[in-house]
Amino acid sequence: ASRTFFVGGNYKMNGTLESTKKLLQLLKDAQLDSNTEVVVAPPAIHLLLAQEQLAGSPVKVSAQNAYHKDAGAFTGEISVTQLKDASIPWVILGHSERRTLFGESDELVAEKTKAALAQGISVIACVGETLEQREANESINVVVRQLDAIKKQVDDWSKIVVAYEPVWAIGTGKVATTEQAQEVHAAIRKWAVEKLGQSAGEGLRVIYGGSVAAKNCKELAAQPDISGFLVGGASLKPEFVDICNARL
Ligand code: G2H
Repeated sequence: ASRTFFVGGNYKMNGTLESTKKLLQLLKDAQLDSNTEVVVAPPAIHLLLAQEQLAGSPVKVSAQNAYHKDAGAFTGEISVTQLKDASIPWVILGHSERRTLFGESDELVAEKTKAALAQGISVIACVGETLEQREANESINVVVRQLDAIKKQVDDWSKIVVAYEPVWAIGTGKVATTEQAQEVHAAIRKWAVEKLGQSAGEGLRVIYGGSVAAKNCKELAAQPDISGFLVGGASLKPEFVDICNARL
């Protein structure tokens, strides 16, 4: 199946108005592979600035999180409806930092995914195992459990990109070996073909996240079931452009 390569930049809780502007300008001015879809997720307070600055650019904007209720007494949250109102086309959901630091359950992530899709917002749905789970040989079971929870609430996966991010590889400089990554990506592909059907399953993009950098992206990109990356630390540096161009 031909899957458009996808690279997301997850800025996490980093940057100032000034530094985000600079980063975005760098992207706007860069020669990016026109066959790769590029999406950047700045912190919520920089979303509108990013949207404005990237107007006319093929690079799209994503939120890092959103709440599934439309509106109400949910102090500190931003709703999927508000993202839609601001024409933000993407949202990252279920990032491991949301799951571990902010207690998001598989069910909540699924609920949010359903709500975002209902507003026409595309979702980067994150899954991945902890070191403890990997050492207990549970990686694939954990990822399947996380995906099953979403599948329970969502039938149409055409606007979902799955990001496999082994928690032990996030921000640690410990990138999964290409074999470790490809193995889980292949398991996700198998799950997708079984649960979503042949064509949707083959078409689903599964991207890798966890210490992706210019120096390791080409080898990862060459794996048959790795359709792109979710990049944290390196998305804050000029090398993000090289990662977007991993396929060139
Ligand atoms: C994983 C990744 C981006 P980093 O969280 O989501 O971050 O590339 O810094 O490991």
